[in-house]
Amino acid sequence: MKTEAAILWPDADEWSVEEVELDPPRHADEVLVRMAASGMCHSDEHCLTGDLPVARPLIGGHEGAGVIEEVGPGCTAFAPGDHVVFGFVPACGSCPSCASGHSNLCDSGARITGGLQADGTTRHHARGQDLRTMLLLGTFSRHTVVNVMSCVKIPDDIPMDKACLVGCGVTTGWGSAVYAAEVRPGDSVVVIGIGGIGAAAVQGARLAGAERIFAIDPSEFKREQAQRFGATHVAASIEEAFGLVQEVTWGRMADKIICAMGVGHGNLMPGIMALCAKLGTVVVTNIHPALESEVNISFLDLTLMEKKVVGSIFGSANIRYDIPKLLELYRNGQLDLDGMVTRTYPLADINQGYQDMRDAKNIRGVLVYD
Ligand code: CXF
Ligand code: ZN
Repeated sequence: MKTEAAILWPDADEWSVEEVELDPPRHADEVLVRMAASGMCHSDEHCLTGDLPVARPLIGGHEGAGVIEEVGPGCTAFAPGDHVVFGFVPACGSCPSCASGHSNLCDSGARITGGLQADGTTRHHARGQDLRTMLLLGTFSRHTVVNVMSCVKIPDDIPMDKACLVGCGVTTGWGSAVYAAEVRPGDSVVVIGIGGIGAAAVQGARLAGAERIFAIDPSEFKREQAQRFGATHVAASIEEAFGLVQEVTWGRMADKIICAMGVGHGNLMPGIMALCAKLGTVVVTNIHPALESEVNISFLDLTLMEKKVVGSIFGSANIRYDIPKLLELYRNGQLDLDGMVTRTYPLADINQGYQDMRDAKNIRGVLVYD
């Protein structure tokens, strides 16, 4: 069939929206999905800048919700008409990571930046070339073929332009606070960077009972938004936050720090570690440039103050447990997804959407398909 998608061609520095030829699902573990909405996550921008090395040509997008249109021969896991959200790390359910409750580290995740189907081929093609799909998904396409390992069925009544957010940013941010940082009632929490992940981390910290939530972002708009999601204090920079956190916590500093800025840099770490209390935890949930090899941290401080620096992928959450749970919190009014969608765009305006992201105009921009 013919469809339309935003492609990143080799050497291109913007998305090209064009017609694509899409093969039907080939195996029992593949489904064809008509996309309803896709969040514009920073990670797709990282593919464009090279901070995240991925093979091209590539159909972007990995924060998506849609409706199953067709299933592969013999597929029983899903049926046409099912509403689904994609998890950006597939969960096979049977590898040691999945079996031990860490499906965000599923062994199949090793393939995600390769962008090829499980059999090593592609389903999308354009200009006579095979197209890979971002994190095996390619949600910047009106239709895509994905593996059932990436699909999570959701209730039909959840609006798709909100549901898509739990496929990446919201669950990553919320889980970074609730699981990776283990925010506890009464904690002082710092969230650095208020995009989709940071705004969700603020909400996760609030729901976990944090007493003080410091949101750091250079954008005044984003600092205002952070307060709406539960931030009790705001600062424009890590340096500015230092005095504020020191004053408000009587010098004890923050129990939990979540790094959610667009791109992290090793040279920011001394300032970040200075915000961290004794026994505190710094969660690195944002990506750092792939080629970065030096990070400036005093290991003596780590030892003497028993500070922890931990990495987290997908907020250390589980797609099959946490995606339905977060949508339930949304339905009950405890998780604000509506406020996280600042603007929606048609697929044709994807480059404008990313420009708005660079200009700090959006918490999240969302592509909505007709
Ligand atoms: C990223 C994290 C690094 C690998 C690609 C996906 N997370 C979501 O945007
Ligand atoms: Zn993402």
